[in-house]
Amino acid sequence: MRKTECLAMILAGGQGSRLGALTKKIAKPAVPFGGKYRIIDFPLSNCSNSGIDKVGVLTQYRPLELHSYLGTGGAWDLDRNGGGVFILPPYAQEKGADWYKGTADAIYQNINFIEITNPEYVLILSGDHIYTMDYSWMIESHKMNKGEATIGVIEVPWEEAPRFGIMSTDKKGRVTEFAEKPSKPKSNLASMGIYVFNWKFLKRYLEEDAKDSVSNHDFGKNIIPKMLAADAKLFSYAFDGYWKDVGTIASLWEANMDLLKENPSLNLHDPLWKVYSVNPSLPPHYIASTANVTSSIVSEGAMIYGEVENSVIFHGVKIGKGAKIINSVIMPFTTIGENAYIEKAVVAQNCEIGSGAKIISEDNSVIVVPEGEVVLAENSSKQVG
Ligand code: ADQ
Ligand code: ADP
Repeated sequence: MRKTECLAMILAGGQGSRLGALTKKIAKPAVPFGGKYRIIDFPLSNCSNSGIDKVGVLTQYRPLELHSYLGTGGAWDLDRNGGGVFILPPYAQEKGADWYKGTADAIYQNINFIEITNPEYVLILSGDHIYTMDYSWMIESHKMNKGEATIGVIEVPWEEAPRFGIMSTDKKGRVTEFAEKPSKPKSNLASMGIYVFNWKFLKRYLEEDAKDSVSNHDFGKNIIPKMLAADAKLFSYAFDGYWKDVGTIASLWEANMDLLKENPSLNLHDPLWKVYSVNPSLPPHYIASTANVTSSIVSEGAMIYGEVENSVIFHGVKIGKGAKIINSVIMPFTTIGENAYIEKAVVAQNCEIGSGAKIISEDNSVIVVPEGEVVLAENSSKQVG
């Protein structure tokens, strides 16, 4: 087998409990995004575009839809010779049916898979980030620094810093301090949860951590702090493009809304950096004479008879006459009846919103309608939210 220099492993197994109603039936990375994508399309397309052609996807929580979506990776042009997408659920492991206890344990349990590939570097990615990034630059920077580990970092708004791994670095970008989700952050330089490790170096830490009975077996909570404590060569790699952790409903809604700006910071039209996805074979969307659609994304097979303003409309969605959709995300195959009113909502797939139903949040937070829900006019404002 030819040598793979860098193997990517995408952590796609988290429960996604903060996405609440959206992840009751599907894993977070499989959640639809941006009219025609799913969240995992972003790291997969980034791998493909960065020349990384072997990708392990670690799944665990409600994996069925995700597994069938991934197939052999052809959609992302990853089904190349010597490459491919490898689905790695916990029960496929040698030692039997152990759940992945944490992100580091998920990699630890796949040591055999990694050893077969025998890479020089392992790139650890997360299945819940929206961004386009050329990982080859990060790997290059890791090599130039002669690092043992390199963490992708980005400046985040100070008020959001407590939900990330936060670090301080010296002038050369070497990490001097790291705190996982600190309540009083010392900086706003956040870990993107993206790591390049020298494989042999990481393996040693994973094996030691597996024996540690008080560890959570998590990269942010345990592995990175242990490496730092041992004075390992830990570097940061600054990324200044668009990046969003869409682990919460509010951030998922915002990332969708970000696409509706006239010049969005995330450019999905870049011919040199395509974001691939598995596309349904559906007819073109139809916009009726009764419709009025402004600053919105409308996907294949959608049929619009009502008003749509600043919203993301996925494939197969039907919006009845007189209905009004404002600042919302309507996921695949949802039907919205005549004269319904929806504002600042994320409506999951296959919902039926009855004629005249109203979905508006009372406290200005984003309202969510879970997958497959039927919402009738009589009980609409009470039932959801
Ligand atoms: P979190 O966002 O809290 O912090 P975490 O819960 O560790 O991330 O999940 C990271 C990724 O791993 C997610 O894609 C998740 O789905 C997946 N995952 C979680 N548990 C898993 C398991 N047991 N098996 C397989 N996959 C699993 C991390 C870092 C922070 C950093 C943020 C950036 O710890 O330091 O700032 O990511 O988003
Ligand atoms: P969120 O924080 O939104 O729940 P994450 O994907 O970040 O979503 O994962 C949250 C936590 O859930 C992680 O600490 C992870 O270890 C845990 N977890 C992941 N998979 C499972 C599972 N199958 N059952 C229970 N907990 C899980």
